[in-house]
Amino acid sequence: MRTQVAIIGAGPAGLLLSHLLHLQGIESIVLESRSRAEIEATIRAGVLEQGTMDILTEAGVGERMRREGALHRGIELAFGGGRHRIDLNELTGKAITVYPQHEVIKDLVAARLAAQGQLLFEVGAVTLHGLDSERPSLSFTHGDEIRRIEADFVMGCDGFHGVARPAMPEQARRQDYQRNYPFGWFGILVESAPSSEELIYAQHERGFALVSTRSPIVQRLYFQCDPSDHVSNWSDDRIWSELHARLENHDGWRLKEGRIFQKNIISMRSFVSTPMQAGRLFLAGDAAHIVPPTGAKGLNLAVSDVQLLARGLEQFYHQGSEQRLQSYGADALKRVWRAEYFSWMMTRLLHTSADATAFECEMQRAELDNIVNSRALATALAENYVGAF
Ligand code: RFL
Ligand code: PHB
Repeated sequence: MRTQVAIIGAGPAGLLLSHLLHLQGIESIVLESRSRAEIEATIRAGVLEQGTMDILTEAGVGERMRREGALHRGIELAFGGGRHRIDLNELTGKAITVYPQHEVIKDLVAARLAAQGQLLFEVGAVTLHGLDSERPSLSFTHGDEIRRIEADFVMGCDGFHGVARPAMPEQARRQDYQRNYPFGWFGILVESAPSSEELIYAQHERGFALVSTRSPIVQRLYFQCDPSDHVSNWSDDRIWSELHARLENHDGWRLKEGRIFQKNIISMRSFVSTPMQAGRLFLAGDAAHIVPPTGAKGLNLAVSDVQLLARGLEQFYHQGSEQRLQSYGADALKRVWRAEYFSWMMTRLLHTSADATAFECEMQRAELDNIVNSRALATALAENYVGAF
């Protein structure tokens, strides 16, 4: 097989890149190790920045998102028994949309298939070859066959555990920056009406909690836990009493309970791998960087990476210039490091560390107090959250 751009991974990064290239008349093939049913059912992110919504809308895949997604003009910070609204819209002129990542995936898969895009599911043993040449290639298994794709470029959009980053040629002198956090998030999906019109990020001595939503009848809740804990240790009753304890407040607001139909634990890390390109290999999304979910940035970063890549490839194929492709890594990393900072800052601000001293706990509370009482600090948080710059 031969194509212009070979893409590994049908997550948001790989699928959107393939779609953006198609709109520019550039051919691609996407290789995905999981099945279509699996990628369309994996529960992950929920928050889309306005810039992400704009890109999806301009690319013609935002129609269902605009119809079914919920526009949120603010978020709440809860601590010390009170709730404090950060008015994102008033402070930045922007808002966010809560629309589940797997729905974005469904919309993108449908768009690729409708355009006869080549999307191969359940491939195995993807191996990269000739990355230093102008004819890189990929070999892989598909069913009983061993196949090979020759391309002009290989795009590693295969997430944190993919094969593209480790295949980065040695002379690129890859450097990884990493921080693992001593906490995880216990996530549940619940059948109930929303408890709150806006997301609630709660800091509590028992640990962080987050009230999010998926739809008018399904809610997404998280609470900080030990990353090595097991879902089986948490009965529904224990989950509800923990959430009530962390979200309790003085104004009588109460979390709505409902049937819990999914439980999972995720670990949290900050990670950046540089460079994001070497020869004809480019990395985008979680393949190159991970943020803890507290800042709701991961999916949005994946989208902004592939927008830069699509522009670079468009310039390469239509104007014969490699300028944008060559500055891709440096351009993407500027935004990546800012999002890393914000996600790290939000994580530190809202989580409870077992080894924090009494003094450090007071500093954390004072920092929250400063944010909700200072328009300047609240604006800085809001700008980062909506992705205003
Ligand atoms: P993905 O989504 O991991 O997709 C990579 C795809 O590559 C496939 N793959 C391979 N295919 C072929 N050969 C191989 N060798 C392969 N290895 C892997 C995988 O099967 C997969 O389909 O990466 P991508 O596209 O870069 O997208 C990144 C986002 O998925 C991620 O950043 C977000 O989900 C992070 N995130 C959030 N981001 C937000 O912007 N807002 C949020 O509110 C938000 N909440 C979250 C999150 C992530 C979470 N988890 C589970 C880590 C909440 C959670 C709980
Ligand atoms: C989600 O709804 O899954 C979600 C929302 C906000 C976050 C992280 C995850 O910061």
